[in-house]
Amino acid sequence: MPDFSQLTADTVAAYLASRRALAGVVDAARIASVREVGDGNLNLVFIVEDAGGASVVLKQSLPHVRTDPSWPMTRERSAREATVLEAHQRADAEHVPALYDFDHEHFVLAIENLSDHRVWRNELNAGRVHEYAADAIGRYVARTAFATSPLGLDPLEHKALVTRAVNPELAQITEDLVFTEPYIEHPHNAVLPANDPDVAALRADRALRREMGLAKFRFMTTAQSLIHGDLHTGSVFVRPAGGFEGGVPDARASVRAFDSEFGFVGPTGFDLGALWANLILAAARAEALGEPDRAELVLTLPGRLWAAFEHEYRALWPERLDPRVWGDEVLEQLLAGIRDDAAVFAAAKAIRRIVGFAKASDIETLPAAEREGAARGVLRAGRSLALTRHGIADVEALAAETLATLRA
Ligand code: SR1
Ligand code: MG
Repeated sequence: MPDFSQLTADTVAAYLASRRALAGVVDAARIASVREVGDGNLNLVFIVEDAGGASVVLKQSLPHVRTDPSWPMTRERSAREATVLEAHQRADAEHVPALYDFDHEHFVLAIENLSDHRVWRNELNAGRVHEYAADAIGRYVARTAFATSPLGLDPLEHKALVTRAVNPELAQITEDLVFTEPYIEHPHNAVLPANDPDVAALRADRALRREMGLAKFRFMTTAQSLIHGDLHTGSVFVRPAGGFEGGVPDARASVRAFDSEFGFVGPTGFDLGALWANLILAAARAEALGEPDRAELVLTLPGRLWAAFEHEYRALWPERLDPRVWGDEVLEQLLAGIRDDAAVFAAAKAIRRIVGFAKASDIETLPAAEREGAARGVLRAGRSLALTRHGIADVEALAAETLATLRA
């Protein structure tokens, strides 16, 4: 038996032949192509096609950060991703890739090939907004959040899910990289010299540090629903109605959330906030490139994301498991709390992409002169969002304020 502990293009066919669960997915004896396409921070990703045109994606976790081999990383994150995919598929199969197989021995997930889709971040960077994706992700978060919370899940099952999905090492990465490191001196941090004063101002802001501290505590102690855990625009595939050039022309619009290895039972607002933050980055890019109309359009999407989430959550509410005590006032309070969390998590996630480890191509691929202003705008927007969100029930108004801040 070949060594499958770290797959290569040469061992993929033998690996597929060893997995009975994949016998009906691709023909391992007639593999036509294997391409390694992983471009994230952590994993190997192979797209495999057989001679009959069937295909599969194999995703294998490495025992270290892909971009920094000296940084060890638990391979158990693959099991967490399998747990999230299974649960989210049950709740909302429309918005996740199908999971065909999970090999715990070699930490390999076999997933539906979505090559006829494109990564939303890349599309935004190229100036294509795909507004419908915000509505779809709002529905996805609502369906998965409801189904994996005590509203939709038997109390014992919910506690079993909390246990099964516990993801301490990856949660700690988020705790450090998102909520702490941007606010201290740390070797992971880097900004353009021209942005040093902006970071100094951020760190000197006691009110902001308080909000980030409270947000970190909520992230660490809240067990509302099984979240994706890293739902930025680079974790979303989009395909417009009619498909992309070269695809199936009568394809329906499709939006899928992938790469859920950071998932655990946590605060529902974290997923909404992650997407919201990355929309702020996309808007900052558009603004920096002198495309104010596109920046404005992008910043209508946090409102659409929230509206779709809220609409779907309210639609599911009649199915809640204990209406004896979960009356309609509870719904209003839950929604207000999730919205408030989403806003402060958005602020944290936007700021971390400027100051800390794991930057975003939206800003990084700008020319240095534009990058400086865009980074400054995002830091100001994040700070403003974290501090002004309390009591503002209107996400559209918060996003409009972000646009004004980016332009200030
Ligand atoms: C070491 S992992 C760095 C980042 O990549 C992922 O996308 C997460 O956001 C994580 O914080
Ligand atoms: Mg990822």
